[in-house]
Amino acid sequence: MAEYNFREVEQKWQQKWAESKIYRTDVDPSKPKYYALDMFPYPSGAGLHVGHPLGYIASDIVARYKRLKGFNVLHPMGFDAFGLPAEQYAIQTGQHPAITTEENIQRYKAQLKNLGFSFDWEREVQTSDPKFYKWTQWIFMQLFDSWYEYSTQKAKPIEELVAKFEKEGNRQVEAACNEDTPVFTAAQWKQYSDTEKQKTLLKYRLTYPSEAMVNWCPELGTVLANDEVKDGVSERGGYPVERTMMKQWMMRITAYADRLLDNLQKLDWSEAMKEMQTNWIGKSHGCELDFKVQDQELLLTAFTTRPDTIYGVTFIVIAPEHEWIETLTTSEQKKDVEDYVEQAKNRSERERMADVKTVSGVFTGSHAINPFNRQPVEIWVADYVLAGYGTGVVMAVPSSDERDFRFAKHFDLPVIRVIAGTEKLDDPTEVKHGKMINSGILNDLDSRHAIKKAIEHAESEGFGKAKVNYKIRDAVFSRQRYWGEPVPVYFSNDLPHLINEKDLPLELPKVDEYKPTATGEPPLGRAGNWLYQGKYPYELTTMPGWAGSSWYFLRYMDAQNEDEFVSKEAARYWNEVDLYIGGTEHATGHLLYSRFWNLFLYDRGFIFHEEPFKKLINQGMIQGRSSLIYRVNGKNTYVSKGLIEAHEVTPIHVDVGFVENDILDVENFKQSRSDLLGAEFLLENGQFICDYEIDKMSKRYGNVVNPDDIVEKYGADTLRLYEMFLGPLEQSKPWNTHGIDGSFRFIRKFWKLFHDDQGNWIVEDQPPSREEWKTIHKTIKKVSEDIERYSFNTAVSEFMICVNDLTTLQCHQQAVLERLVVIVSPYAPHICEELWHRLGKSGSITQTSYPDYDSSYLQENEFEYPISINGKMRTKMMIALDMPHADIEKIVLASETVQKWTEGKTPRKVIIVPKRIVNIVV
Ligand code: ANZ
Repeated sequence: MAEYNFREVEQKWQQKWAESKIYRTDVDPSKPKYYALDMFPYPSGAGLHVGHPLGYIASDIVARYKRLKGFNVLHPMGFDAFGLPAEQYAIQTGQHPAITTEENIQRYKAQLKNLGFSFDWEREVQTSDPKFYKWTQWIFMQLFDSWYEYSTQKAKPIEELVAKFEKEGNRQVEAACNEDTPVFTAAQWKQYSDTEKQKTLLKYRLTYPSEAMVNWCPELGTVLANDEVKDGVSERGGYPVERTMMKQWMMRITAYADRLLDNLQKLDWSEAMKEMQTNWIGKSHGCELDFKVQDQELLLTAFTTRPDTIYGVTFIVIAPEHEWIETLTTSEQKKDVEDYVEQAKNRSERERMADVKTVSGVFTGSHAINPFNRQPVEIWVADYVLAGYGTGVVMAVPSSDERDFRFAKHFDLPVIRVIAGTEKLDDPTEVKHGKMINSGILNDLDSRHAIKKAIEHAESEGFGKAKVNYKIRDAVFSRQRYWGEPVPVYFSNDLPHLINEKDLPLELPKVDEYKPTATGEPPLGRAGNWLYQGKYPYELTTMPGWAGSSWYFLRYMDAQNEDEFVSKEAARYWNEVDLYIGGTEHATGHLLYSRFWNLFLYDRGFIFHEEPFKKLINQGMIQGRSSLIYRVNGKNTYVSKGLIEAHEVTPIHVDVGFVENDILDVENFKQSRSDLLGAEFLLENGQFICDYEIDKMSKRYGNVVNPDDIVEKYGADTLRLYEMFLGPLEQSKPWNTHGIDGSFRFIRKFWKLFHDDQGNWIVEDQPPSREEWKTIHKTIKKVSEDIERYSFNTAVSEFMICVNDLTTLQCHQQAVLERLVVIVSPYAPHICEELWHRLGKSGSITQTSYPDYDSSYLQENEFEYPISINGKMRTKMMIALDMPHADIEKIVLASETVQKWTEGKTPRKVIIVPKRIVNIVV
């Protein structure tokens, strides 16, 4: 075998690794653990493209490296298998989504196995498998059976709450609960009927049914989460989304707002990610102020973060959904207000927040009194005020707030200049219509002080109180879909009850079709006679996509356990995920929900770490390099890139499968479509050259590259090296098949350090030279540092430098090469395993240990001194470190540049600072 035969070698080792279960992992208290995790994929019908494995390669490299470093490494893979596409397909074709899902999973697995990942497949999870979702349902049940106590910042069993109610009622209980929870005494509680008690407890449970405003997408037939709606349409498919009230299961994530926020400090995540979560939680300190409505017995309460701007309030704005709209609207304004409210109804909160351009609103006809200066101001309705935030009422201060200013300008409302907070109540105010006057600069400290003062004043006068608000809302947990986990709940007396734990899993029933029923019930409503214990109707919605993904990382720790979702032993040992790699798109969805569930399970003593993901890396996207050809307008003629000047042309995407090194395979391309058979192709120098552009990798642009094809042509090791070599992991970068040759050449050159051109083994066991030692130790040091800071691209280029240097040195020494194979093995495991065995080693290379570097080889014996003359750096010179000072002085002064600058004069002083600088004073 003259050339390296990657096909044979890669297949051989993949098979051997699988047979010997080399990646099987067990709890082993004698070793430190390391948990390296990828965000598990949704197995779509399209299969993997080369962008998907980017993160998996990086985590696999770390997993392999950590094993070599003596860690017991958990590195699993599984599938996020419930989801819309399989269900849409089922609706169209009648095929059960489980079948489509299974096919897609098999395809994904085959593709993943092709790449030589060190996954322990015995720990595979699939969220749609009843053995898995049994535990998703079980966790739901624990949430239903829990409440959150603010005073101890902890979730607790609901029985403890009942015991408290029996003893002292709820006045002293500091718990997360619905806003409309009434206050009751122990005596009252005891008199409640069973139904009343249950209804009251629902206001405290961590998952509860509620009438909630939801994003309803009629086309998809389901409710969508806020992060699944973009610009008023569904992220998937781009269908219109309406706001409606619907009965939903909710998750009381708001109970955890503070901990979700505070714990961010402990996490090794990018600042951008932390900021996204911080903003999503949106904690703000301020106060509520009461504004009396003129001539009515009503108090409008506004939430403000800037009570110090109170003298600048020139109008009040309420949300279109505000419950007092009718009471506040005068008969003259009735029609206008009603029309406005109707029109505002269909814009989602997101849209309303994002839209800073359109100004719309209407006067109610009523006035409110500013409690600080007793001035009446108009009450308006506008949709920039959100019903669900604060109190749904804003005190508008156009001189300090941009939005209020735009509103005032548009409707010609007064603007009062205020020096926020420092101005006295009776100071003269200046009224200007539609003009913003700079209200003076206050530094942060002043304004914080002023805010505090204003709150104190409002509290002492009795028209306000300090208040902390959050943007985060309880999460909707229901989907009107088939392909999701059934909710383990049945109804009797109109109240929800948990099914018996022994009846888990509650499996998806058979249905005749996968769409909603004619009466608008979710698809599970089609299951005839689907009743608990033969008589009670089940909950018909299913869980959202994020249910299974909120805890799957725990199941990997103990995937086969039939008695518990994870044993205490496994949970204690594996603890948090040490490295989590996945995309940024999950910032406010998956990454927030899983932190919430993890905190909950921790509170209830099922697991032992508060936060699930210690270190998070968001890999960039691999974009596609699309090929373009130019078509002459109005003709069935295509022109090569260099010839377009002479024609009026339109660029057209052509599938990259027809293109190699930007040259179009004209014949094959013609055969692919009947309309092309008669087309004319104008060549340059006998070739048809394509143009290119960088797009998202997608079928639509014909730029999808399948990793299977790359593996077939170049091998998995080359693909792994190349994906890492493309650039820093976090950055987005275009795929370019040309570049892969470089990695392929590296692999062959690496092989040649061990073999001659005829394929004969040429490794010798002689003591390496100092230069050879230096090369390998320098590489060990550099690549270990690189991997510790997740800089994979620089490590790969260091390997390339090392192999080049060893080739130049004609180094074939066993001691050097056996170190080299170990450090390259996390990146290119197949070729390294093969070489390891050829080096006469027994056992797998994955089970050896990582070499240390010897720093004595790394000491430099030369230094490049800056030479400064009268304080100015004029040149640099390489000088041996052990050279006596007298000799240094001689050679420096003799240099031409120095001669020039000293003009031949004898210097007054020459100062040599070893390993720093040479200073010459003339
Ligand atoms: C007067 C004021 C003056 C305000 C000023 C801001 C600046 P954050 O920080 O996001 O919590 N607000 C209150 N409730 C609102 C609602 N339901 N919809 C839209 N806006 C609302 O923002 C709090 C500020 O947003 C509040 O403070 C209020 O405007 C507005 F120079 O009151 B402010």
